[in-house]
Amino acid sequence: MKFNDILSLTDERKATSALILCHSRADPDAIGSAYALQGLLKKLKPELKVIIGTEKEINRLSKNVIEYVPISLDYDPELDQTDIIILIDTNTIQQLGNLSKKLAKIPVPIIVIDHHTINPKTGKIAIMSIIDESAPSTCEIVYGFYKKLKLKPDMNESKALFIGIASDTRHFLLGKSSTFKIISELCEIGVNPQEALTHLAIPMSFSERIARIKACKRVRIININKWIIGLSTVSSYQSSSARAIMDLGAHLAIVAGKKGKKIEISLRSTKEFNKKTGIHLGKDIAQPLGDYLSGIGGGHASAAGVNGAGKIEDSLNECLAIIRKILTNLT
Ligand SMILES: [Mn+2]
Repeated sequence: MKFNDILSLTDERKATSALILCHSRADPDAIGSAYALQGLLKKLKPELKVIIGTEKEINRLSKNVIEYVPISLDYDPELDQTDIIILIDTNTIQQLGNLSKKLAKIPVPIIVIDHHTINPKTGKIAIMSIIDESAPSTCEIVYGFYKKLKLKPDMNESKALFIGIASDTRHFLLGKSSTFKIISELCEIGVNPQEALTHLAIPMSFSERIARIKACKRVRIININKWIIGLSTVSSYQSSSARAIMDLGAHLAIVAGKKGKKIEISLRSTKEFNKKTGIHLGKDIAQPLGDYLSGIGGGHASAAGVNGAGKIEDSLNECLAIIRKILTNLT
């Protein structure tokens, strides 16, 4: 599928409005790519009303970003008042939070644009999808649409793309040669990299510090074939805590947290772990774990997440069993 197919679809459907939906707690890659896509659609189809929607809150980094780039978001989008819905940077419907239930009920055509592995359940409801798993960020996919059409993003769109790319590549650490080419072109348009990057640095909050320290204090270390696996629990900041456990030296960190009946699990691993074991956290661990918890899981090779319901200890044990099975089959 190509971007032109999206344009043809808007023509076929005689669409007058489109809604770009970001996952809940939208990150800079989600809002940045949504904003640049909104701009592109407006340039090509001035008569099309394009809104960016997300559930309630965006993440803390994104709050910084919207002070730098004037991205306007609808926090209570009306899903049935639009002709087309584009899910951006979102690979599972569950990531939309409360909007996911509403989305399942409405007949509006859904398009997915993403760089995560598409979840089969999401794949089924989308009538069209543009997925590039090799892209380090969704912003790079959207920049590719501009390039194909020989168009240049304006200053604000360029800033939004720059920030989204910087954020998803962990300040370019995960960038590819194509990433740096794009970044150089965005700087030529006028983005000041130093200025832009200041908007991606936020001091860690007190509660996040406490959560990370608690998670590290509670960590259970398992050694399978010399792979150090750290399992822990904390009620919030699971992904940040998983990163903290990795910083301590684990090859793989799994942090689970419970809110009410819901369980959230974050998984992180080193690239070395992915490479040598062939394990893709999103596909090989998060997806089956999501099924086990009657929820959903997915993500990247070295960063994934699961949402479901059940007991924390059971879910961590099941997660460990899945990993153990794969690792022992390898030897
Ligand atoms: Mn992303």
